[in-house]
Formats: sequence, structure tokens, C-alpha cells
Amino acid sequence: MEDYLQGCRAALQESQPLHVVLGNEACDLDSMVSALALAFYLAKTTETKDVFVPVLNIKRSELPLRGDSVFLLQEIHIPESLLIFRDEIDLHTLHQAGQLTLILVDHHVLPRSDAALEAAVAEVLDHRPIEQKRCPPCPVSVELVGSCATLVTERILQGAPEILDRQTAALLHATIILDCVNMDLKIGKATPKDKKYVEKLEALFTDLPERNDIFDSLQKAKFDVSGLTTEQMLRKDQKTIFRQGIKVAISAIYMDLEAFLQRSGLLADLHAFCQAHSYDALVAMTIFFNAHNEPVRQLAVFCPHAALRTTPREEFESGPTAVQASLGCLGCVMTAEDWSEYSQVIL
Ligand SMILES: [Mn+2]
Repeated sequence: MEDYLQGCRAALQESQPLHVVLGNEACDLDSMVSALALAFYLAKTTETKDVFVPVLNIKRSELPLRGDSVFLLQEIHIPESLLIFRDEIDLHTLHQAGQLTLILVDHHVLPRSDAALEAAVAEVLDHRPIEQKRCPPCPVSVELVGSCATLVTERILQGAPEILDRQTAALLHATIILDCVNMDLKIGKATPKDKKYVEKLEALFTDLPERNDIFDSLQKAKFDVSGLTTEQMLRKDQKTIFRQGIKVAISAIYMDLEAFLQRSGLLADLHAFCQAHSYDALVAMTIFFNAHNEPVRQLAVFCPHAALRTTPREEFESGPTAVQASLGCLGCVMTAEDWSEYSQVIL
């Protein structure tokens, strides 16, 4: 894998047609690993001179926010410098020059900003329920399994098992385990196919880490925010909603609310964040795990405009609103009582 990635960076320097394997815009571990492993497989098995490169669908500066990805790359000794990020390759220019073929992994609908690239999509491999109307007109393989990495593993083991090296196997193995919550059948993320391919990888590479160890380390790394600035914390897991002309950022913050509020320069940082992205308000939803490993969630609302300070509260109290829906996406369902408990933390 490492040698292959070295070659990819070199290939970018030359002007030639490229097959780009692209994950989704969240660029979670599954998207990153699926793109790396599928591009590796396609490059190793093509009979033509075609060049296949994986592209991570975020800016390079966003990688530190994905603690689990950073951790896994370190564990298996793949230098971050070998990866290609979205801000290092201009897909739109390549497409206009007729030099781009896209293979989508871990998603099948391009965001609006990339709609122009749709004609370049040649293949899709995804594990989410299909959105028929917005699906590109090309071969689309969608199978509802816990992890897209399972489908990539299947493709490799059925197509050319001999190309699978330990680094690639370790990437796929760790990703399936994280996505399938350590293959816990009670949680219901893992399907028989996920289980089958984790076992196959373990049989082929007997020195892969223990499932519990890799799951615990990835989980810890994913939520470790100790090295992040306040701005990075706010961006790590953030959604934007618009309501009645008001733009609100909702950020999941993986620490105790009290500790968050004690960060030095917090108010100045929140101000700068709202100003930089023209947010009218910011909802920080803190989550941390107590001694019994139960999640504890708290909310803080930052609202730079005094005139708006009562609005969020009304929003929450008026039934299922966009704000509640967005919090739902972040794994938090708020009731009016919850909100009245938290409303005193309006900053
Ligand atoms: Mn996925």
C-alpha cells in the first residue's frame, strides 16, 4: 500500500487521465479506507496503463479532526504526507479537460457543489440505502452492510486476493470493526457479510490486532479532543441549519460542558467562529461518558446578537423543529423539559 501511494503522488505531477476513487465529504474512517483500498485494488488489477488514485474528500488541514483515521494511519505506518486530499487536486478542471473518471465509495450522491462532476462518475460502491432519484447513471453496487470496507474487502478477495498486503488488510479489518461496533450482534450494525470478511482477514493475516484492542483504541482516538483548538472542536462534528433567515451552527463537543466553558479565550473563539462563518447562533452540544460509561449530554447556546437570544428557546419549545431534527441527527433528542433545564447556559 505504501509504495502504491508513493506512486500516486508522483502520478499527480504528470498531466494524464486519472481514475479517482472518492469517498464522502465527511471523510470518516470508512470513506478514507474504502477509497485507499479500492484504488489500490483497481491499480493492481488493471491491464491497461490507467492510473487510479484515492482522494480524501476533505482539505488536508481537516485531517487532525479525524482522530481515528490519524491513529490508524500511525499504527500501520502510512505517512499522512502520502495521502491526496481534495484541496490538492482540482477535479473540476480535470473533468473539463476530459481527463477525469470518478469512482464513488461510501456514498452515491455528489454534493451540490460537485454536481458538475456527475458525468464523470463511472462506478459506485456503497452500503447505504439508495436515493433513486439522485443516483448517477452508471453501474451502482449498493449492499446494506455495516461498512463499505466490507464490500471493498469482498471485491479484493474475490477478484485478486494475492494483491492484499498486511497494511491494506489492517486498514480494512480495523474499519469494519469500528463501523460494526466491535461486531456486536446486539447493536445490530454488523451483518453476516461483515462478520464473514472480518474473519477472512483474520485468517489470512493472523497477526492483526485483537478486535477489542483495535476497537477501544479507535473509539478513544475518535473522541479524543485533547489536542484540538476550540475552533477545531467546533468544526469536528458540526451541522448547519437555516431557519427563518437565521443560520445556526450545531456542534457536538466531546467533553464535559464545565470543562468546555472553562477553556481560555472561549467567548472570543466562539465570536470569531460565528463571525468567520456568518452564524447567527451556535449550539454546542457536549457529550461525555461518566464513570458508568453512560453518555451525559449538555447544551450551551452562544448567540452574539442580543435580539436573537430568545429565539432558540422558542424554537425548542414549539415541537419538532429544524433545530430538534438537527440535534436528532447528532444523536440527541431534546424535549421542552430538557431544554428548560439547559436554557440557563445561554452565553
Ligand atoms: Mn460508511
